[in-house]
Amino acid sequence: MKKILTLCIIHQHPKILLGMKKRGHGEGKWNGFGGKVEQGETIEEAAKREMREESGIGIKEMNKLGIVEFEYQDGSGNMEVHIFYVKEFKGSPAESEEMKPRWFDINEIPYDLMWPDDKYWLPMFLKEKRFKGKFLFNEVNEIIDYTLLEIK
Ligand code: 6U4
Repeated sequence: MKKILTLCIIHQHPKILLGMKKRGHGEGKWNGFGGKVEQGETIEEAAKREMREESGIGIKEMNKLGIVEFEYQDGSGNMEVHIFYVKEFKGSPAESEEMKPRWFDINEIPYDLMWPDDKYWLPMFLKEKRFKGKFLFNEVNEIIDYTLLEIK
């Protein structure tokens, strides 16, 4: 069964807000904020809840730019991640049990410490382009195949 997840990145030019994941899937990586959509909530509600839980920030305005599927060669852990561009927010980032937030200049994005797919889709995201993609990973989280398309 494919899990539905959210991912939110705040872009306040020239910076974006990322968080260092402190536990679980993706531990030790810089990533956007998000998690699993729970039963009875919409994807947008889940995106806002996860952003608040993980960073203390309230989303005022967001725009869904991408849907990306992640699959593993052994068939485990397939996900569909809905990626939101956050324009307007309230509050300031605070460290949570799950994430340590930090602003990064868009010229200093730590791609080597992020999920390897991010370097493909984040440049499109930063230009506010819409996209759809699919990435296939092996058991050591390397990309073995992918497709990524801009949606006009
Ligand atoms: P728990 O620990 O059950 O509360 P939850 O926070 O609901 O988990 P979690 O931590 O598994 O979900 O969420 C994973 C987060 O990482 C989601 O925001 C999606 C994101 N993610 C997963 N694979 C990714 C990948 N390859 N590239 C990427 N983000 C990814 O940029």
